[in-house]
Amino acid sequence: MFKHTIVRTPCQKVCDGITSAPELGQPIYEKALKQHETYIEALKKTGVDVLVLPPLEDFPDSCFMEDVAVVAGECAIVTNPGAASRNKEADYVEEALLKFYNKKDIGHIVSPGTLEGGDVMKCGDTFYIGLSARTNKEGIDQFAAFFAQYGYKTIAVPLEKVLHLKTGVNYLENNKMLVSGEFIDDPAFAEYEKLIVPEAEAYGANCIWMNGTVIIPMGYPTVKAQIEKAGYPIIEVDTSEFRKIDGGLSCLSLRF
Ligand code: CIR
Repeated sequence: MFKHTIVRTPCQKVCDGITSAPELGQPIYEKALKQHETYIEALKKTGVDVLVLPPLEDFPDSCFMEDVAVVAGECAIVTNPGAASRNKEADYVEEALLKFYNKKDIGHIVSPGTLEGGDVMKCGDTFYIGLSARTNKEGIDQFAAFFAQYGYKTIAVPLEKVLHLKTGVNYLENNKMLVSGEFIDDPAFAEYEKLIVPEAEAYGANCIWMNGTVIIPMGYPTVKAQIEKAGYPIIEVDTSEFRKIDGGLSCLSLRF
């Protein structure tokens, strides 16, 4: 069960976040702030506390907290984001982590290793990590060595078409996994019961399991129906402004 979450308020420059879909237009700052507040309320409804960090005006993508650290119950790691404009965001997360972890239990990914938390999916004591444009083999090796000390196993999953691993696949606990696109037939996930996300709703693959409830993005009816059918209570949150810069529900928080 999760007890804590950490989020970072979007900065005014959120409209300049990196995007692969400029045709969606730029996020509207005020709307992004409102959606972020609704997201925080949704997290709270699942029984967790929410530590809200202040905006980082020099980093348009800094509300995507998930990418700068990976957190587990007893330890955490500060990442080394592969996106140049985001790399220094990681310098601002450790202070918050120290409220929850001993310094000795906080690791660091260092160059030439790169890793972004959006590539990391935790399934029990196994971490699946996307080998992506943002996360390299050296980063994954450093991650695996750190988490092995705490009994975790790491499995690399090469990906080609999406930004991060969790852009396309997310674990809903109870052996159930929401999968889309290139991950549907990936042998790495053969042992899981899959809820298949149709291509037209691919963005909807990024849902988060929170203490039995699944928080889902608004506007993806097939995804919603499948998760309901699987027996989970649902909270829907509008993430339209974050979608414009390739961000989803998981990207907006650290959960532990
Ligand atoms: C980026 O390209 O880094 C941001 N615009 C989106 C980050 C999304 N984060 C995530 O999937 N964990």
